[in-house]
Amino acid sequence: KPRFSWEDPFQLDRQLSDEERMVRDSTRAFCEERLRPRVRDAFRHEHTDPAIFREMGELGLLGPTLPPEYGGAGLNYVSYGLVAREVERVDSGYRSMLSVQSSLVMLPIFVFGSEAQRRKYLPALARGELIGCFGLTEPDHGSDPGSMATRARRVDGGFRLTGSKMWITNSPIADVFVVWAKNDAGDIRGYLLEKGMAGLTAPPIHGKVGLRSSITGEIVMDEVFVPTDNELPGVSGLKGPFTCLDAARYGIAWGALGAAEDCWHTARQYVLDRQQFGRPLAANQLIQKKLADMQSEIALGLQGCLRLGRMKDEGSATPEITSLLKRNSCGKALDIARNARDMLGGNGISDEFGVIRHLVNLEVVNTYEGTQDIHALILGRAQTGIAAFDG
Ligand code: TGC
Ligand code: FAD
Repeated sequence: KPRFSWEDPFQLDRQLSDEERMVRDSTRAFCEERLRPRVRDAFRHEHTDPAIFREMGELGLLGPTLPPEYGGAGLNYVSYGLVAREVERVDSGYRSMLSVQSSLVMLPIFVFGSEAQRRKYLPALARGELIGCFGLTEPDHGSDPGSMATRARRVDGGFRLTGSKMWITNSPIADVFVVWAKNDAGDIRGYLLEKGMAGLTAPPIHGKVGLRSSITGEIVMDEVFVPTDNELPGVSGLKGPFTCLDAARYGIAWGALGAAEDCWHTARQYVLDRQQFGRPLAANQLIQKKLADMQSEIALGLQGCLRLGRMKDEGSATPEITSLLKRNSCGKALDIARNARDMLGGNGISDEFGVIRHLVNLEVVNTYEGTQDIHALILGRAQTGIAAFDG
């Protein structure tokens, strides 16, 4: 007789292959044993531990969809999504470190890079020996990166890059910088910069209230000389950065629901344990409705993510579906985290329980990689044929 599983109503587990289940389980074990014990203090003290990249690299979590000859694990996109879900179940900041390295640094080098660039950077990035960052956003150009001001001026033997990038994950500890800039013809091109190049600095941004376990900084470029060999030869235009964002946004769609699951499970256990008015909080209808809402949104959202993963693996996915799910997962996860925080009462405010940390993290996740409203406008354009952001 079929049995209802409150944790997994659609039996997502049974829709996975043996290999996908193995990836999920080994990632979960790593996250619980190695990441969870560190996260409270990392968040409290705004501390990013660069050793995490090596530890993730040892397990094959960095650039997992890339072929083994470049250091990847040759996994499918469903597995990548499952990894993001497990890592973000612990903390969005740790998933952020992984997303940037995998989707925003290794992917463009693999897809748009020369063979020499692939061989030079990818294996070390996969091992976590090199740390990467991705510079698209600027102080005056966030949602509209097409208006970027950073310039790559042609000079003898290469380019001189001038400009600044803002809110860049990993930049203060990065060895490799994927930077998007406009060339003399006004075309957006990708450039690979390295720590130590003259004129390149990456000051940290302190005082973030969310995502405190993941370091963020600027990239400041003052006539940085970049050799011709460090230009990504395979792409010109916004298609370059957007191809990377497509992969990272997909991981976020899974990841945000991992954070939501952690909030849901914490709240459920809390209301079972906590007695008020002589009975468990869980005995109240208002509380049970909140649990039912959390369960429904997470179960439905995960089915959507799995479907998109299968579409990516068979080659039928489009960026709009990613927008739909990135937006849905972030918005729903935020609601779930807020309700879970409320259900924990005063304890919900303490960082000992993790829920408020997920909540402030998810505020960031809802904004970066395209805000909630920008993804609505992408979907609105796809329905009406009218681009509302085009002025
Ligand atoms: P649009 O006309 O839509 O597109 C320009 C060209 O790009 C192509 N394209 C895509 N290609 C691949 N994947 C996608 N998802 C793509 N979306 C678009 C498109 O086909 C076109 O190619 P071509 O050859 O025809 O020129 O460009 P637009 O300027 O009208 O776009 C407007 C808008 C608002 C949709 C876009 O600017 C946008 O998405 N803005 C949001 C910016 C954003 O997401 N920034 C993220 C910065 S990185 C970050 O936040 C990292 S946080 C990481 C972490 O810590 O986890
Ligand atoms: P704005 O674009 O100024 O938007 C402000 C508000 O206006 C938002 O609500 C937005 O939805 C709304 N808005 C904008 N345009 C419209 C419109 N046409 N119609 C209606 N509403 C509109 N970027 C990188 O390149 N690399 C990174 O690694 C990276 N990491 C990040 C890490 C953190 C912790 C944070 C906070 C950000 C990071 N970002 C990164 C930047 C991030 O992608 C941007 O913050 C985001 O794209 C929004 O840009 P903005 O902050 O300039 O906001």
